[in-house]
Amino acid sequence: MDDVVTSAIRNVALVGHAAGGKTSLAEALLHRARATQRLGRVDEGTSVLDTDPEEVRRRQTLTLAVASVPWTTAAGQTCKLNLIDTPGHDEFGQVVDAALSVADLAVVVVSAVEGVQPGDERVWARCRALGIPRLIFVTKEDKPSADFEGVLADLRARLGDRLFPLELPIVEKTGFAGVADVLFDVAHRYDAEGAETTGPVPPELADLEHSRHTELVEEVVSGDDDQLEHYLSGDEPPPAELERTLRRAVAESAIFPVLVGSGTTGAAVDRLGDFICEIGSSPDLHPATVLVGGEPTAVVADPAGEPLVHVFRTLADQFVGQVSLLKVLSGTVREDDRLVNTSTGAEERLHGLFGLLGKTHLDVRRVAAGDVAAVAKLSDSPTRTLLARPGRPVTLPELPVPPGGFTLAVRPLTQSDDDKLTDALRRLCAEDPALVVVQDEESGQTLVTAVGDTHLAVALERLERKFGVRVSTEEVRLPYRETIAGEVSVEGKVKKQSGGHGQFAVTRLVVSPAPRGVGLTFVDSIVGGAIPRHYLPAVERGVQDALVAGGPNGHRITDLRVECVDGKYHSVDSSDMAFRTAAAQAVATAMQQAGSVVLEPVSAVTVTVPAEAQGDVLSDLSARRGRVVDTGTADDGSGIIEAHVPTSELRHYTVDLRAITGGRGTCRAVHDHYDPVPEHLVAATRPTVAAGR
Ligand SMILES: Nc1nc2c(ncn2[C@@H]2O[C@H](COP(=O)(O)OP(=O)(O)O)[C@@H](O)[C@H]2O)c(=O)[nH]1
Ligand SMILES: [Mg+2]
Repeated sequence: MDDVVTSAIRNVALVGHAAGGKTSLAEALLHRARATQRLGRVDEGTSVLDTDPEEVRRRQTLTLAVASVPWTTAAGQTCKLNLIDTPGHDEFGQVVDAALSVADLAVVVVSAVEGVQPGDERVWARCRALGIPRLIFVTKEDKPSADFEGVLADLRARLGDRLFPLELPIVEKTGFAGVADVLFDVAHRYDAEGAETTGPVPPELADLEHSRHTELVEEVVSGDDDQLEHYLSGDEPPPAELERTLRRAVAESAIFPVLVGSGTTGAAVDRLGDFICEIGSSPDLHPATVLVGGEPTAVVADPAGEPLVHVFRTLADQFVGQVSLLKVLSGTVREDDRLVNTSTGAEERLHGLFGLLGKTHLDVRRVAAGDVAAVAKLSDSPTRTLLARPGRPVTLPELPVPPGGFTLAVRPLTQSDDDKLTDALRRLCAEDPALVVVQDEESGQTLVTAVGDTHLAVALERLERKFGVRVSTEEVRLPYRETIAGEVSVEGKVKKQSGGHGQFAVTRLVVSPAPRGVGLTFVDSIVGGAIPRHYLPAVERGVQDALVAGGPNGHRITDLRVECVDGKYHSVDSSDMAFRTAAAQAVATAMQQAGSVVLEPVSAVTVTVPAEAQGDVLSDLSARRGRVVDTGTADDGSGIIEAHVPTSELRHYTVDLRAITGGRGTCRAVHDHYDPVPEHLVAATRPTVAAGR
């Protein structure tokens, strides 16, 4: 497949709700194209796309897989299919975005049994936002409970009315027998071995097929003045001509064709491959957008143009090291070419270009504009890097960060795990930009934030499998604070005057609560030189020491007004150190005497939910001690709730919100302020308890 014409390339992302049938469908296409000898089955762990142990164990796609195969249609047209299989689980949206960033066509895979699911609507919205042409494949039609007409009505209701079926399923007593082609008015039947025969449309389907045919043809010809004129004069253009117009309409996202079949029996999958070639958008019809000097600029997929390469995902391979998946946006690249990272200027050599069929490497020596391939061992080109000749100031548009977040602290199990942890986490993040690792200075914890609990669990499994680092997890220790309950006047005294040079300092401090968020207000009210001026900075330092050392509940102290009103000194034995110590003691005494109030961090939370789930979300927020600040409605009709919620109550919120809203809710939380902790919850905030959890 070395000499591929750009217009014959089909970069196809398979997207849709989890378990809709994407991977099975991709396996069926590969098998049909004879790229695999046996049909890979997800349920048996024999898929060539779901190969990571984390995927096989869960029977679920968790990462992006590329499979390139030549495809020849029934009419003899040959294309190169670059199939990109994606996860459906909503925590892996960034992986879907990576696939869509190089796709010229998305096949939205919807189950004929489960119907339109939240994940289908989510990918539809992403495709629309990114301007990706789409086909819909309704799969699992072999199941007795399949309901193509019901799903089609639902698809049109939820995804828009520009959806037109190109096929109708033929369902007989024995089950799903094949499809009627709406454009060509013929039936294709499949036997148990998947062999196809062509014949007339069965009479019971004829009326429906006929009305769908008229509907489709009218829609297609309305996109072409010439064809429309012929049609209006009673003369329907031949199907092959209609197909050409349809291809343009698909590329312009004016029409979204709907196909039907089964990934596990393979029925009508041959036609999906043919349609992808015949009416699917290709790189020459779907220019990439990059930023030149901040301005969005289209890149034409010209094999003779200046080389521009988009690294759209990196994978850590245990054996090869880092593998970078790339799409050539323009020009033609060859093995050993040298290009530079357009953001950092670092030079990269493209040693060993190869194609992919899942984990299998395919030989390629050059990759032309529009095509997708892989390269090993780039040194400095993380996901979403552009490579070009030196001196081209091009970048990629920023993608939105995934909303929400799920954080746990990780603790290495052994010393050897500890030694490798930092480097392994860095490499894991390079592979998966949706992971964020921070070292929390206050608690000393290593915090890993993922999109949700599954994403985090999978990340930690990969950490062990790929980098040999084992960790245990614990809850994040929150930065509780405490402040003084009332005003008190206290004395701090250091007196050590036996033998040698002594230590002497006395400070009298009036300590009282300061307004929330102030931290420390230190007031010097010394008159008449009771403490010489140059010791006052030491007094203030001592107060700060006491704040960091913490109050009776073990948390840092904040929001204090400390007024230094009086004191004593000794001309020989006083020192900065003595005053610092005396002041710190005074604050500790004040906290004991006046009592301490524990403060908890409170987050400002913005939750976006479908209108019908709003009531459930509100009552859940109030059970979390949340206080609603505002509610509103988004452009698409979903509800927006703004609330203040104690951060401790939000630990697993993204996961719970998903459950409450069937995956349709999203939330963002940022630290907002501190509030007193209710008395009965104070004990639970103390560090010994928190650390032991
Ligand atoms: N009967 C039937 N089952 C299917 C079909 N496609 C997928 N499945 C089953 O649906 C489940 C999820 O399939 P999978 O391909 O992993 O879905 P994905 O998450 O979208 O990749 C598996 O148990 C498959 O065997 C189909 O066309 N017919
Ligand atoms: Mg899958």
